[in-house]
Amino acid sequence: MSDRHENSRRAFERAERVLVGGVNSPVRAFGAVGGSPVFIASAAGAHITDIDGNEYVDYVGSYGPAILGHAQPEVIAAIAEAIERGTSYGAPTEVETLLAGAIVEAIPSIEKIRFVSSGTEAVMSAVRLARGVTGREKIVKCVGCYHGHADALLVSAGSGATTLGVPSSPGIPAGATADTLLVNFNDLPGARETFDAFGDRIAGVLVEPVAGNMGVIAPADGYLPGLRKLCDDCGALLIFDEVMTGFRVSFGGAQELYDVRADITTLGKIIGGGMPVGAFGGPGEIMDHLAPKGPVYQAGTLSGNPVAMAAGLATLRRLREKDFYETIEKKSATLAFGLEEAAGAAGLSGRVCFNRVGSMLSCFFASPPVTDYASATACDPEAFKAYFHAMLAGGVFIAPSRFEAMFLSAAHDHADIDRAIAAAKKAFLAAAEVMNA
Ligand code: KE4
Repeated sequence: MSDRHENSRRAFERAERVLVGGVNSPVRAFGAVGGSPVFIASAAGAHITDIDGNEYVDYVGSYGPAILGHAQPEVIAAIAEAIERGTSYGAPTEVETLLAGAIVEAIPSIEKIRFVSSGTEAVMSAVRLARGVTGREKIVKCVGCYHGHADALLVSAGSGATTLGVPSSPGIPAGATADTLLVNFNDLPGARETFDAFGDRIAGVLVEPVAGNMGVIAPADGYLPGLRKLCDDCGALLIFDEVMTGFRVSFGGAQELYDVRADITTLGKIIGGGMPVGAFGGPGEIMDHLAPKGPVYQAGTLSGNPVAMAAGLATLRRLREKDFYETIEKKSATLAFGLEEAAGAAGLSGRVCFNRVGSMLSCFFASPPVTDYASATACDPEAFKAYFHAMLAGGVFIAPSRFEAMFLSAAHDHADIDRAIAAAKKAFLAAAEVMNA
């Protein structure tokens, strides 16, 4: 790290003494790209400033929540107003009803909601609910889709044609993943085979309707409707993990964009406006299986936290504004086009692949198309590493992993987009040097 990052380097040394790996979420440690992470002092709008005073245009956006931009006045005001009345009560508040109502209004398949404190908690609870409602045990998930770190969902493909999941982390007993079946994203025939083998034992299919955790990968035409039909034909529930796509790819999420109804939808990130919030919801006849109405247990001390609810509500109010998504779509298309031109100028045409859905996009250092985990993992890690550090040096903060997305916000203006494209011109040259070595 240059001396432009001396304070971050020292902060990381101190952090490593008391925080595992110096961070509270692994991706932040720069493990995939090398060097030590920049420590953030503040952020405002589309910009983020580290503790050495370096300012960047931010395309991490806290991995999705910051769709308005950082420290937006109306969100800060809502938090400040709520926090003056206390932080947590362990009793119901009206603001929980207001945020739930706003989500129910935005996503037609959701009649009732349960708030939790993270995306992991939302998905973990949704899986339990699907199993409780159907009385079945098998859960189908896609290789490369990430749904948080609940035991049953940290799986990698095991042996055998039936792709039985095996734990992908120590500490997870085989039993915890024995009922998790793995299929490939965008592979409908493969999903059909799994349904043929396990159909009436499948409680649910869990999928990121737009994959965002192996880089951005859109569903192939017919894929989501195909999963919907497979579930309908055998009485399984379709669980859309919209923790990332919810209110990101459209106000009604991916299920609005692709016009496919989910039975259970998980949410997070944007609905908390940057505060810790997750949620899962669906038709009342499904959700009412949850305690206290029904027997499926789920609970949380800080679930529906009033300060977090206020932040989420203020955020969703802005997202309802006319042309919000049209405007952010245009900016995202401009960025993607400029990045693609920069890659071409570096001689990388046909050797990088750009995938974008709305204001989430990824650049893969791999030949197009990238449509599933296998093609995503062909992305050259060393090329990405060179690209990442050149972007950072150019004042552009992107996620330190080739399997993440770039996120735009309403606060990104054309100067921010031009800055990313200018930095990318050098960054793609740095990557090309690696790829041509
Ligand atoms: P959290 O528990 O991190 O709030 O949510 C888990 C989760 C669930 N579902 C989807 C589709 C997600 O993208 C996530 C979390 N996303 C990652 C970004 N790739 C969070 C970043 C991190 O792990 O630090």
